[in-house]
Amino acid sequence: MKTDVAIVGAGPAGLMLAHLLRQAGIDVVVLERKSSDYVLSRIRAGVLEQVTVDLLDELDLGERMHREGLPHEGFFLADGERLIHINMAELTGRSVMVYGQTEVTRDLMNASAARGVEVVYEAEDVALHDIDNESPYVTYLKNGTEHRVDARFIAGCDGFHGPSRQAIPDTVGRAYERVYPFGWLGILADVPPCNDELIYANHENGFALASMRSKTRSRYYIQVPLDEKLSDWPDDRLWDELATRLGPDAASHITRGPALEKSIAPLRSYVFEPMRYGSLFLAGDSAHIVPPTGAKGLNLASSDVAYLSRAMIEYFKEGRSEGIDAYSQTALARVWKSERFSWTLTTLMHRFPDGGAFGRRMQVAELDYIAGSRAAQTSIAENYIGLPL
Ligand code: RFL
Ligand code: PHB
Repeated sequence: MKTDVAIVGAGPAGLMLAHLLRQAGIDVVVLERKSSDYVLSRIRAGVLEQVTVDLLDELDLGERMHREGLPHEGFFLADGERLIHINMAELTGRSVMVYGQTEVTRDLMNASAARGVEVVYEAEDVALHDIDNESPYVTYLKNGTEHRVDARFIAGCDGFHGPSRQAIPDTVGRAYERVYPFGWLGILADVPPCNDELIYANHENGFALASMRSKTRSRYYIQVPLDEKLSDWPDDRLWDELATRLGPDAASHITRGPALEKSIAPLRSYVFEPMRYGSLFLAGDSAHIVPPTGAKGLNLASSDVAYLSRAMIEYFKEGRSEGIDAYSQTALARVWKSERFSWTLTTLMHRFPDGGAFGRRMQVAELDYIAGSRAAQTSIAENYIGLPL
């Protein structure tokens, strides 16, 4: 089979890129290792920046998001004693959209067939070949038969563990990484949220987050040690701990309910440079990971594919390669700023095993400063709503 762009991975990065290229008349084939049901069963991001909202609108796929999503004009930082309101609308004139990554993926998936976006699910053993020249190809197994897709470009949208980044020779790239000594234990439940806006709490026992997917579906997280097991956290223990960490005011509004999903995710900061090697372009989690504290992962995937789709459209439609040549540098400039913000917020809001009493006092002092400084709140707000493309 021959196509213009072979895309590895049908998460949000791969599907958004596929739709953007198809909309411009460029042929794509998307290869995904898992089934569509499996992809939709992964519960991940919940907060969309304007860049993601704009992309869905540009694709004319934003109708359900605008109908069912919840625009949020602010959020809270809790320091154990009080709630500090970050009023994004007042400080920046902008807001974010609470709409699950699962729903974004579902909207893209449902529109694929009608728009000529071919997605091969359950494609096994995907391998990239000849990426250092202009005729790369991808091979995969489907139902035991080997297939080959020849393309002009390959887009590696296969997440942190996928084969694309690993196809780049060690001598060419460099990885920057910080692994945090804790993870987030998340619970999804069909109960009303405890608050209209998100609450990020730094409590003596550790971080907690109160989030939501809708007015009837809540998403909560707590910081746990890396060796913690899900079996250590029956629902009742988790609800008790959330009530403690989020503080008495939020606790009095928590509605408990059975977990629809419960999982532990490790926290990591990671950037791989460059995001291009020959005919291979990385986008989304395949090139970088942020800890979820700043709600940036999905939105970085969006900015990557916004840059990459423009550059590839210029290449195929106008024969210009300045955009693809600048892609890695352009995307990385935004990536590093989001890495910085996610790392800062993670450092401010979590308990670190080696932080000690001094570390705790530094966090309390910084939260106290933020509470009293419009400049500090504006800086947090403008990063949270998303830096311009
Ligand atoms: P994905 O979503 O991981 O998709 C990659 C796809 O590639 C497939 N794949 C392969 N396909 C073919 N062959 C192979 N060998 C393959 N190996 C892998 C995978 O099956 C998958 O379908 O990466 P993508 O598209 O780059 O999207 C990135 C986002 O998913 C991620 O950054 C966010 O979910 C991060 N994130 C959040 N981001 C936000 O912007 N706001 C949030 O509020 C937010 N909350 C979160 C998060 C991530 C979390 N976890 C679990 C990591 C909360 C959590 C708990
Ligand atoms: C979520 O709702 O899953 C969520 C929200 C905000 C974050 C991270 C995750 O910072």
